[in-house]
Amino acid sequence: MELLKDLEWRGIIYQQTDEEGMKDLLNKEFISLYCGVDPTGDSMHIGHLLPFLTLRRFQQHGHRPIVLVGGATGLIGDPSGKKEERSLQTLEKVLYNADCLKQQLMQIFDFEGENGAVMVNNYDWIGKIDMVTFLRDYGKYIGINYMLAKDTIASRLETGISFTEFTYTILQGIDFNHLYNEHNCKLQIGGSDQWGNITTGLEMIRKTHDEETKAFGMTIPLVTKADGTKFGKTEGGAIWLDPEKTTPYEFYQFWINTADADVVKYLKYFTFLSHETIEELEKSVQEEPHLRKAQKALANEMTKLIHGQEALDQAVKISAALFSGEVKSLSAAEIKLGFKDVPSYTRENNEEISLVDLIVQAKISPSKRQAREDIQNGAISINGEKVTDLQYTVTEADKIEGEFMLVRRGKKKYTLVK
Ligand code: 629
Repeated sequence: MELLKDLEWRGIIYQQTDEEGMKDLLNKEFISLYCGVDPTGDSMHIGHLLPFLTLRRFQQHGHRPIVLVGGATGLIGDPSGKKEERSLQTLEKVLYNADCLKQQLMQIFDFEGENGAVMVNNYDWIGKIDMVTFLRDYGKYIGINYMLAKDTIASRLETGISFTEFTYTILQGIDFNHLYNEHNCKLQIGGSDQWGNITTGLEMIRKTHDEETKAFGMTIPLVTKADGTKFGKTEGGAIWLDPEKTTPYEFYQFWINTADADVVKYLKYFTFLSHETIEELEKSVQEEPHLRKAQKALANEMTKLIHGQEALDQAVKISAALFSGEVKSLSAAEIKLGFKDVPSYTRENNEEISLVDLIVQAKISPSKRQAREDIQNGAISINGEKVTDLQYTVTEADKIEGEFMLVRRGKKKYTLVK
């Protein structure tokens, strides 16, 4: 299917600077296009994903993606969407972050072949522009009135904005112009918050080239949730792409927990599944929502995409074990991942102890009497195995890989005993 039709069907296009012109261009030639990210942190999160996955869709259709890491712009701070002035980061930190982001972006794109992706860092050219050159060769083309009219700047005039952040949009404009000149890059995409910066680039290109020159901008919608809460955030914070910050199991769980009202939209936005497959999953949401087929497909695709097949397999295994209570098949490492957030109790010694005493000490049952009742009722299990013997003594043998045991009371209440 034609790229623009596919993007439309997926609901990925929010605004375009020239819809007709874009159609004509893509019908006529393969283009280079870019999207940027500033190294404000040492990992991307899923809020960054959509524009870069869209870039990848362009690549699948034969176009060349240019992935820009903003070493220079990261030192300045984009005011877009920010209510307050940011604090500056050190050069060292920004360079380190840039390196981390580069690694993550390398995984999303194909750098080989005819339309292999290109990775650039704007520190390489912006870092070389001296002040007089900046003012004469770039600043001269961008009017103050024009800048003040931009949403991201206008919205900060009351609360305040430094000259530094005010200038940001010109830097991003310099980038587009640079990539236009050096890589024949004709399109910049980004989230809807980037509209002002993208159009500054077009302004810069227009002012420094002849009339035939044409470049384009396209923005992508903000990802929303049907219940009005913010996408990509959980109680634990953002969902990071870095497996050290958000484990593949947590990542998988995030997608699995998508609401029925959002899941089809996310399948369209984030996965590379065919229209046919997504339509079938949509039907399943309507007719057999309890099977959660669409959520499973979404979680599978996303975990595989970001963390690979092996991490996906492990996430599925942990999830299934937690769901069924069949934890015996899990390794100590997998239990640690899956039960990261359950309460734990650490014993001071390794001595044998009766199960009754242990579950009282660990506050799994509130009293000795209740503990006995729980055991007799079959409400207590150790490592997924029900224990109904009141005389049961806990020994070394109950530990998983010599580290800990997992006690469950009732259906869901897990405690790690270390
Ligand atoms: C120089 C810097 C460029 C082009 C882009 C940039 C970065 C841009 C920005 N982007 C956001 C970021 O870095 O700040 N000025 O966190 C973020 N982006 C992805 C999407 C976004 C946007 O990386 O565009 O809308 C989030 O979805 O906020 O020459």
